Amino acid sequence: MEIVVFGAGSIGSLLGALLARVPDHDVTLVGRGPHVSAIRRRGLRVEGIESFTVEPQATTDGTDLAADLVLVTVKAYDTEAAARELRTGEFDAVCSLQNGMGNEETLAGYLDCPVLGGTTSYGAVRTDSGEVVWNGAGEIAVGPWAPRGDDETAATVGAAMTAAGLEVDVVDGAGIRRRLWEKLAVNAAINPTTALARVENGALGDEPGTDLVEPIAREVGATARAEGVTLSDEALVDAVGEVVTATAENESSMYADVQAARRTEIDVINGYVVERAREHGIDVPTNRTLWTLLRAWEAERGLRAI
Ligand code: KPL
Repeated sequence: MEIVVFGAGSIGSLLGALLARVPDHDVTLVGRGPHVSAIRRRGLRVEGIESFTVEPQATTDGTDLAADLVLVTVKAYDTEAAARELRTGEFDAVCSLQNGMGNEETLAGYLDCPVLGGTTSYGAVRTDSGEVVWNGAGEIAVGPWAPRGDDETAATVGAAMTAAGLEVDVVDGAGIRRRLWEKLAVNAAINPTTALARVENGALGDEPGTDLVEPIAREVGATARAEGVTLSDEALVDAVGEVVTATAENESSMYADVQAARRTEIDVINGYVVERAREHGIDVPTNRTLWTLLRAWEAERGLRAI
């Protein structure tokens, strides 16, 4: 299968490398200059759970590409820019594997092919140009994004990932919506709290961390149910706890963003919860406070207009 991985950050580089190990897959990574140059010079090195080097194609230019599948792994605020480049190419399917909500809708607005939603709990850190550390075994869920995905495309994409040794759960439209909301609760609880407190994920596993993450997850649960997604508060609190334990020694992506003085994905995580909740007349004070704090931090550093 010809696969474009658009976004060569931690997860994009890891998935691109794992997919490129399959002789039948032809992988092109779209990323930034130094990483792309290093991959072209000496291949893409993976260290950690498994260590190996692969030689995928790599480019900084995401226009005029053609492939059976494009996996989008850019930060959520770059989805629209990615979609603008991708619409100059030809793809049989697009699958978002990103944090936050609304990415599939943005891609569907620009691309004329089936759209899949996806979540991943694989752990990876980009250490240097041309290198990625694989530090967390995980799972990927993929499913059709209504109204533009279909089960057959989801199954084909799932099979291509399984061939690379990835742990994949192919789910239906209702299933992927549920998974996206579950991942939203995990990110809403872990990302801003670790970024503001400047702690690794594991710090949320004990008090006082647990006192903070539980109300966040419950607020996401109330909002998800108002949106017609069947998820209990208990299931979401448990899901957060499991990820905290599984990624205890990791820095969340938002903590990494704050350390690097980069814009964060707060708008499509806690911001999304606040906006959706407001439409249903639900109060989500903890999510609102976190959204406000991170927005204030971004504004103060000139990373956003208020
Ligand atoms: O997705 C993540 C992130 O950091 O963005 C979690 C699951 C919180 C792992 O760190």
